[in-house]
Amino acid sequence: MKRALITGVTGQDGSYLAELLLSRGYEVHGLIRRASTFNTQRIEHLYRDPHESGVRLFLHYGDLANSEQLTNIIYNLKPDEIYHLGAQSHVRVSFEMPEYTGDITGLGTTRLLEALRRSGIKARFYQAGSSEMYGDAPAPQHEGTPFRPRSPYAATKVYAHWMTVGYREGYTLWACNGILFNHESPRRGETFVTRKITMGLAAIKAGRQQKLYLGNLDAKRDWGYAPEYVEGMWLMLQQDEPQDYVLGTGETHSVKEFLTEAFGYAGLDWQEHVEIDPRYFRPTDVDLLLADASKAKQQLHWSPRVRFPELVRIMVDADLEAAGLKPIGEGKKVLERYFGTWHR
Ligand code: NAP
Ligand code: F7E
Repeated sequence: MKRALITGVTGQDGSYLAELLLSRGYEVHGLIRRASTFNTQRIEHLYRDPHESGVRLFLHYGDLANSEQLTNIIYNLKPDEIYHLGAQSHVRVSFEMPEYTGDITGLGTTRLLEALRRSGIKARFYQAGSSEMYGDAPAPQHEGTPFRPRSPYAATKVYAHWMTVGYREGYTLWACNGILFNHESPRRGETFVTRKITMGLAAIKAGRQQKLYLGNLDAKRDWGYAPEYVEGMWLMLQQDEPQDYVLGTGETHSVKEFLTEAFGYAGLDWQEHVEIDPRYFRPTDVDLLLADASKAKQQLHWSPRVRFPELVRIMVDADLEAAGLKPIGEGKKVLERYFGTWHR
């Protein structure tokens, strides 16, 4: 049985990845932060009492700020694969907390790489890189496009990217970078724009909210469906050689288009509900991200099936249901068609 360690297991991607690895027979270990309230909602459906027999998901307290615990966990578990997804992942927040973001998202990666190197364990390592690293580099962006980061978060991810390359080349660690374009789902954090929109419109539909306050509506992103991206992470670690790969849909849409699609699907006019609040603007934003994922298509045979309008429908339906309303139903059909289930 293969053993995997996931940092960030309580996050959007970590929860889908844990699901995928458990379904493939792995023993999965997740790093979680101690909090005064539960932060494990996204993995509750996977968790079983460790006293039961046949349990394959185990959680360990730790923090990316603390190398002692990372070293302990790696040394004692001896994982076959490490998926490093833990991060302060919010771009807007990184402008307010640049030093903290550098510590957790940047140095956290170095702490983990160094713990792995010192342990002498031959685990395969995945670094969660981001399309934000491209910043204002010309689109479409691919593995050879130079990084031009436009936020503390992005600069920190560039640092983590090159540290991963450095450990691969300098110490022959089996380490690779995924450069993932935005991927969303009903489990997306509530303060990222897609989820903020789908939750906001569900609250408006339910009569609990009148207005939705947003920032820059002109930014364009390449938005895909998160469960397909964690499959791509797994594929990267199954290759003969460690390499870096871009994952994205090859389609780009503005925040305004997301609003039109989401509100239109729910039978609402976004212009009647959305107001601009400059507090959500960033000192520097990224205008246009568009993936050229042809390397992943050729070498990993990875291509996402869920397209933009389908992603919007999945998210709107899930948030309508969560708000106690009847889903419109197209999102459910998409999931059943592609995955045989209405899983969220
Ligand atoms: P997310 O939902 O924000 O999850 C982040 C995870 O990191 C959570 O489990 C969080 O724990 C954990 N974490 C935060 N600070 C930590 C610390 N100090 N020590 C240990 N764990 C900590 O992010 P995501 O969307 O799943 O993204 C996963 C990774 O991919 C991140 O590295 C992100 O930067 C990167 N990425 C995301 C996208 C995207 O579109 N989603 C695209 C490219 C790259 P809590 O639950 O306790 O907060
Ligand atoms: O913003 C604009 C905002 O915060 C998208 C993270 O997962 O993907 C994510 O980063 C766009 C930006 O995602 C609001 O200015 C307008 O142009 O949803 P977001 P992001 O910044 O692209 C990358 C790939 C990551 O790696 C990150 O970890 O939407 N926008 N109005 C807004 N954004 C937010 N959050 N809130 C607004 O009200």
